[in-house]
Amino acid sequence: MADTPWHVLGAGSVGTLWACRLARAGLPVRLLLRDAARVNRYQQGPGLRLLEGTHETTFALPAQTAATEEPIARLLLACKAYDAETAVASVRHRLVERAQVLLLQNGLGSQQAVAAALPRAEVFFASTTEGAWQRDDGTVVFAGQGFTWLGSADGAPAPSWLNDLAQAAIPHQWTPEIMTRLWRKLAINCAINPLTVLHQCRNGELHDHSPQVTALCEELTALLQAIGQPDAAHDLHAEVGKVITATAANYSSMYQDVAAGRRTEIAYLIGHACVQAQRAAVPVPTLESLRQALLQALRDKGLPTN
Ligand code: NAD
Ligand code: KPL
Repeated sequence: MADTPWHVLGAGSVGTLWACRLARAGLPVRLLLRDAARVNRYQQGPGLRLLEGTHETTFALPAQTAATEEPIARLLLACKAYDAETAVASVRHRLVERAQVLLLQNGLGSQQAVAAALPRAEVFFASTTEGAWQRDDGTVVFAGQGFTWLGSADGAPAPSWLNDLAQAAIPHQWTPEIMTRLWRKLAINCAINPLTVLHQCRNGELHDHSPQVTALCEELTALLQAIGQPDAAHDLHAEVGKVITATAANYSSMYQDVAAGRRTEIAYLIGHACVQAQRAAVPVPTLESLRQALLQALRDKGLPTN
């Protein structure tokens, strides 16, 4: 139904970007914040601010905590992968029968865990290349135009709420192959992001480490083929090379997390790939030693390794 509110859990970069665009299109949006103190602080300010180029817009969206009693029929989960299960558990009692739950996490592993925890919900997965970052508490910069692929966790057909996304001008497409999209992005991230942390470099400088990139792509290709994701494996090495060139001046998201002293999503990226490789008995020695080196680098910096 067009007037079904979007409850947005996780008012960080991506959650704010989605919440503001949905609200701008006249759709009802509620923010779910961690606790009453955050709701109070938010309510004392003007609302969420979205900065697009030089254009700043403020959206005074209603905010609540998980303890609010309003039922939730449509939930957008926009937290980090490592917070997803806990965040969903906090509002599970409010979900109506067949509630629609859209998961925006990067990597893989958290989506399956959330879907398993919500057997009575309709769960959808997304893979996005949009970019946003928080300038300060409440202000989000829409930094990179991108595209969002959406699909169902269990092969369900395209839902009617896609109309809301079109109305909100969120570039997107429905795909029955969302797992392929998620695996493809995960594989690209695995071939690029950990190396940028270990070599302390921008993406483009990985052209100087091409034997390592090649070895990673070969192992990731073998893994994807073994687990029934041949389309995600197709021409992976060539695509990784293209991404390195196209994003040469950028620091990867994992590099940025580590540089800012933030927890990474390692367990849902290279960690997930290594776990799946072990399950499928696919040898991935380069990937595994990269994971170990990354874990050590995180420990050295006092950052979480999970
Ligand atoms: P973020 O850290 O900016 O935002 C997450 C928000 O969730 C935070 O405000 C946090 O306080 C909130 N949160 C966590 N647990 C909560 C709970 N229990 N209750 C209420 N709020 C809770 O993260 P982000 O950058 O928006 O990333 C979200 C996901 O999107 C990640 O998986 C990320 O990899 C992916 N992603 C991000 C970008 C980007 O440009 N930021 C691009 C592509 C994919
Ligand atoms: O998605 C990315 C990231 O930095 O997380 C790219 C740019 C594709 C590098 O893996």
